Amino acid sequence: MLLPLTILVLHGPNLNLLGQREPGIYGSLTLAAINELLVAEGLRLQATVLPVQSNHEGVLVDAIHEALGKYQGILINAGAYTHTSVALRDAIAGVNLPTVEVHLSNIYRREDFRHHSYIAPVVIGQISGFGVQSYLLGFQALVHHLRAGNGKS
Ligand code: CA2
Repeated sequence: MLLPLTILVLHGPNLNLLGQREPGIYGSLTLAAINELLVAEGLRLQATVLPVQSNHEGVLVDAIHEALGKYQGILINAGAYTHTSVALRDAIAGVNLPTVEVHLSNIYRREDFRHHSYIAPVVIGQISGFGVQSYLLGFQALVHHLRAGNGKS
């Protein structure tokens, strides 16, 4: 029998606008459609997916804290907070849950200020530049990591 897993999927600021603006950079799928794909992939992999989106840094920090004891891992697209938030980095390091960072766009091909991620040093790994596939690949990698016996990051 497979280890039952529950994964918190965190979407940061402005990602609620997906599918409505800037399809050239972020694709034409809505956030709801991305969540549906993740839930479907979760069914395939026997892992429950709980998606949360917030435009507020503190709400994201609280969600990370509340993940302890409820979720085995976190998949996060921190949006612009990737490049600014020591608070998110400290929260991820603080709960010590295996976390994978994803980005729709390739942040290293964009403006210089997007090249640095505050959270990259405290996550298992990062997938950037594959659109919605970044989420799916990141999710698969996280499930694989957890099933391989890596309960801590
Ligand atoms: O590529 C990504 O996934 C990002 O995390 C997206 C963030 C950006 O600040 C990061 O550098 C890279 C921005 C998300 C904003 O999403 C929008 C979607 C539609 C319209 C406007 C913004």
